[in-house]
Amino acid sequence: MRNALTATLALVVPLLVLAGEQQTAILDVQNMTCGVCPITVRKALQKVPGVSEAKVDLDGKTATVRFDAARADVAALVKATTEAGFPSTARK
Ligand SMILES: [Cu+2]
Repeated sequence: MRNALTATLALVVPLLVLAGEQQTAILDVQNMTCGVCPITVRKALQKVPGVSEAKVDLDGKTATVRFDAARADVAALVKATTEAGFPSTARK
């Protein structure tokens, strides 16, 4: 059973890596009022599986996020910041 699972993962994981297409999303982030807020938002975004990079701009009130489109999506990013206390919306 364990071997079967390992074999399945060994097949699936490289496929996901190959399929992974990097995307960039820009979120408008609410509620950031001080220098600590962007750090909180960045940490929340980096915890989302598939996120490779998150830059948060306090003055612009935006977050720019690089992620693997096969593992994460914009809805997951929005959910992460919102649950951290910073509701956000994706910029089109
Ligand atoms: Cu703050």
